[in-house]
Amino acid sequence: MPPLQRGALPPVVGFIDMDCFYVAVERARDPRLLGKPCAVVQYPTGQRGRPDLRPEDDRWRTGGPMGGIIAVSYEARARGVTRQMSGAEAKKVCPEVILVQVPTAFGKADLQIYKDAGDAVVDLLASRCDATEKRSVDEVAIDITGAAEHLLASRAAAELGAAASAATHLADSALSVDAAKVTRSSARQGHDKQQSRDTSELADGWEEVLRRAASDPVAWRLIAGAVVVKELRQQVESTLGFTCSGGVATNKVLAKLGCGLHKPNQQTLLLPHAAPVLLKDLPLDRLPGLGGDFGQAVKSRFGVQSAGELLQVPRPDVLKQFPQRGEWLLALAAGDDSAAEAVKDRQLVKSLSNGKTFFGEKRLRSLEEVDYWLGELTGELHRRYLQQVEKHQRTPSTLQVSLTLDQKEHLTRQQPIQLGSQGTPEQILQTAKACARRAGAVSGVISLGLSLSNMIPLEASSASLSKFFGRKSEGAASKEKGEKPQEKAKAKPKEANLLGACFARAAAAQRASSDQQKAPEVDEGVLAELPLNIQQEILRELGQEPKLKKLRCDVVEIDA
Ligand code: TTP
Repeated sequence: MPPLQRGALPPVVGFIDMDCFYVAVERARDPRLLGKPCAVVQYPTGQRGRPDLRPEDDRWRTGGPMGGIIAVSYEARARGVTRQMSGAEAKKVCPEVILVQVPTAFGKADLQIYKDAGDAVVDLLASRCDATEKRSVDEVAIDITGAAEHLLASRAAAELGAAASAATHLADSALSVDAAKVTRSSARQGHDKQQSRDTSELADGWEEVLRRAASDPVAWRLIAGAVVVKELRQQVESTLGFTCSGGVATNKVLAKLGCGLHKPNQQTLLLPHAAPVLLKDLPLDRLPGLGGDFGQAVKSRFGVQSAGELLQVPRPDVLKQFPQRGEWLLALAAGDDSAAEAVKDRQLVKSLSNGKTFFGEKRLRSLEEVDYWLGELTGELHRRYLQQVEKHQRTPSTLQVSLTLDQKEHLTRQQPIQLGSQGTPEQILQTAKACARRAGAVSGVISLGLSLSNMIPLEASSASLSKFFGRKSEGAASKEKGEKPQEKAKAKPKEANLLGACFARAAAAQRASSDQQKAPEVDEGVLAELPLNIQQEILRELGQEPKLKKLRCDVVEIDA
């Protein structure tokens, strides 16, 4: 095995894509679905007023109104069922298919069970990865450089080579190259070459790869990465019951591409020398960022279809036609690491939002209707807010309502909200209604959104506020009354009406200060850490002009 020189080498990047994910989640809940052709269907629209279908209810559908199919088991795919068919069409091509409807809550599809399952996968992967980046509900890019290096240091090369080759397709095998030739939409629907498990052609390929890797540290690290991905996939299956497909490469674009070549429950290694072979006939729309209008523009401008063809276009022509993105485009088509960003470690969500559209006859015509739907949106948002409190000890401090009217006018109204750790749906709804009223007379609403943002840590928010209002003077006041400061803190209900308490103390401080002709103590450092809306309210309450220039520039509209 060649010596390792960490830092000079590219990272080892994996990509995990769960197999027929919503079906897998339903199967984990109901083993009767295992091994059977089945599919998950959307809920039928126009269900207002109907009772919700909770995850634990019987959600199998045999007839009646049904939404389109959104996830298909591989057994049903083999019998001709595809995504986007209606439930009735699926029954026609495969009468034995079992159709499971997504749960509903508050009058709309409730995807929580799938989101929770996706989060559980990320949590599990995170335990062994340097970084885990959630790319969608069921896709995760992972930086596994550390885990791969650990394996290289702790296991014999022969053992690693055997483990990797037994479980991994090579991206330049004939089967892989064929699987790469299909378009984006065929790749998404699944096709024979993608699903084939024929690894007979791999023996020769692997022998050559292992021989060459003896003098190639990049390849060795990736081979070790393939073993890490294999073990992670096994762990996901044994712990959570879901199978997944995997890819390994030096960047997340190539790792994802590799991952999509062989599914379900398979994995593919894309070594640097394989990239040009694989990309040569790869339809351009399979590359990230080229599936839409920009990709179309590139194809028609140069009359090319594949990444290989694009690389034949003289470089100056590409740069002239696309001065901004030309370099990136060429790097992407060549599979160069510079075209992909590093795997970003998971970030906490910046906001929680929930929305609904009302097209045609369904558009909302009165404030009462808007209020009704705000109520419906509130329930789910409240549940997700409580999750943030429980999982991440964070609470939102701004609520926003957004409305699109049928003249395409878009209105947003924001307002501070203090939910602390025990906010109620009623608090959210009342604040949302107040925002909607500030939007003026609303009719012809075609989309309604509700979001909670400006997340602040629960601990930090209360700590910052108490620091802001002067811990010293509070401690001194307690001492005068003979109380220990800790006892006083214990007696306080946690986070009860944070801002209200804050204002009461501010007012007291202000009264005291006017008695003594002295301004209350303001810790500007602490103030600056608070969300802008809270900073402004605090300063107003203290009778000081908000010092907007000094503050962070979150855009928050303060209710007058
Ligand atoms: P995908 O990863 O696109 O597909 P999949 O996991 O069902 O199947 P595969 O094994 O081929 O990867 O989507 C993940 C989930 O997202 C899918 O199970 C259902 C949901 N989904 C929708 O709700 N609507 C859609 O249009 C798509 C594409 C997916």
